[in-house]
Amino acid sequence: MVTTPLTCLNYIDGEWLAAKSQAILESRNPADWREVIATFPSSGAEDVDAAVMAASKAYHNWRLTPAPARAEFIYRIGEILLQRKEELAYLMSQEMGKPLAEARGDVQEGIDCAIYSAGEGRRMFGQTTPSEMPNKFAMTVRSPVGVCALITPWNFPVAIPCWKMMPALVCGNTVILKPAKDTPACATLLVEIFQQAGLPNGLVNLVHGHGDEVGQALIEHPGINLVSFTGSSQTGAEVGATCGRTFKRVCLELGGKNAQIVMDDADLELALEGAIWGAFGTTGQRCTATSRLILHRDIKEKFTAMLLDKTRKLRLGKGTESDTEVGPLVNKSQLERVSYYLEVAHNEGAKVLIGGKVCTDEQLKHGFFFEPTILNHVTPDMRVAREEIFGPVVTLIEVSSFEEAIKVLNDTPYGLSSSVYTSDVNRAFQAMRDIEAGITYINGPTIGAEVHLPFGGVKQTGNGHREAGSAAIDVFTEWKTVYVDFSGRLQRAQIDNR
Ligand code: UN1
Repeated sequence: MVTTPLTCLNYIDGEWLAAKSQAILESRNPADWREVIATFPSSGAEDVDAAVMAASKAYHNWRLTPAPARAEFIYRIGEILLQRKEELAYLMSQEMGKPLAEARGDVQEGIDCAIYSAGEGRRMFGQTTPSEMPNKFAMTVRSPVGVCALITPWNFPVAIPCWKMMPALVCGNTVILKPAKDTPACATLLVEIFQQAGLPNGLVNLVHGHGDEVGQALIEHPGINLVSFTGSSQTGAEVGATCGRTFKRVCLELGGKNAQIVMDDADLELALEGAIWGAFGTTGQRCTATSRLILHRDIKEKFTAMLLDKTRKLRLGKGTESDTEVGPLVNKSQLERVSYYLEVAHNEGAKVLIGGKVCTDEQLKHGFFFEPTILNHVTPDMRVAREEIFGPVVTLIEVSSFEEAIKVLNDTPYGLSSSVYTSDVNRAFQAMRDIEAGITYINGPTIGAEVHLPFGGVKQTGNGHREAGSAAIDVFTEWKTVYVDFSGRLQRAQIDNR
C-alpha cells in the first residue's frame, strides 16, 4: 500500500518536477477531511509550456514508430496496472471516497482499456477504393493528430485517463494529462505506471493544478492540436468555444440526467436492483448515474415501497471499509451543491421520502457524507428533474403510458445514458429507436458501460464524438486520402467528356 501523504509532482519530459512557481496544493480524504492524502504542484502557464514543448519534441519519433510497436507499450501498462491494482484501488478509495470494490472496478476498466487499445495497434484500418480513372488507386490512411491535452475528472480517476491516454498513444499522439485536483495522487501513480512500462520521455506528461489556470493554458496553447475533456456541460461549453476559436480538434464528454423507466410489465425486483445501483453507486457521482426514475402509475406505489426499504438498508461509510456500500461525496463544494438541490426540491414542492440531508452519524462527521435521497412528486419541469445534481439523489416521476415515459425521458437538455425495464420486446425495440441518448440499456441500469463500445451522448452531453471502442480511434486520428496514379500520364478529373 502507498504511504500517505504523498508528495506528487508534475511529470515533464521524463522528469518529476515541482511547479516553476513552487506553489503547492493539498488533496484530502473526503471520508475524513483531517487526513491529507497528497500535496501536489499548483502549476501555471510556464509548466504547461514546458510540457507542450516536451510532447511536441517526442511526437516526431513516436508518430513514426509502427502502431503495433506502440501498442506493445500499452499492453505492458495493462500488465503493470494489473500487478498494482490493489495499491491503486486503495489509494483511490482514500483519495476520492468510492468503496474499494468500485475502486477495483475503476482500475479494471483501465486494464480492459489497455488490452483493447493494444489490439487497435494491429487494426487501425483505413479503406481502399476503386478510382474513377483507369490505372489509379485510392485509399485512406489514419495519421495521428499531434499533441493532445487530456483534461479528466475525479469520479473515475484511473479509467477515464486510461480511456483517453491509451488510444491517443496507440494512434501515435503524445499527451499532456491534466487530472482533477481532487485526485492528483491517483493520476501520479497512474503516470508512474506508464513510466514503469518504459515509455520514451515526453510521450506522457502530467501537469497538476487548477482548471482555470492549467486547463485554460492548455486549451489556449498554440502547440496543442486536440483537447479531450470530461466534466460539466458548463465548463465543456467554454472549452469547446476556446478550441473553436483556436482551431483545435475537441472531444467533449459532459453531463447527464439519466433516467430509468420502469413499466407495469417489468420484473420489479430486477428493476429495483438496477435503480439502487444506478442511483447510489459511486454516491451518484457518475455522469451515467440514474437521477430520474420514471415509474408507470400501476407499479409506482409498490415499487416506491420496495425502493425505500432497500435504500434504508444501504451502508454509508468510508470507502476503505469492506462493508461500505455508499461512500462520501468527493469534497465540500459537492456536498454544498447536493444540499442546495435539496433546497431547490423543497421550494419546487417535491417531497423527501428518505434522506435529504447531510449525514449526522458520529462516526462520519468528518467526512462529506450525504444520505441517499429519494424525491417524490417530481414533475418533468422541475429543476431537480432537469439539472445534473451529481450526488445520491433520485427523483420519482409518475407516468401513465409507455409513450409518456419516453417523452419524459427525452425531456432534458442532456442525452447520455438511459434504461428501460419491461418484459415486452416490442417496447424494448421502440425504446432503442426513440430514446434520445448515446446509451440505452434494456433491463439493466444506466451505469456500467464497457470499454470496447462507444461512450458518449447527444444534446448537451457532448459535441458528437464518442470515447472508448473503435470510436476513440476516430477521435485521435486524422484521415488522409491517398491517390496513386500508375498510368504514367495526367488523368484530369472533373472534366466531363463522357
Ligand atoms: C463517468 O461517470 O464519467 O458507464 C464514466 C459507467 C462507467 C463510466 C462512467 N463505465 O458507469
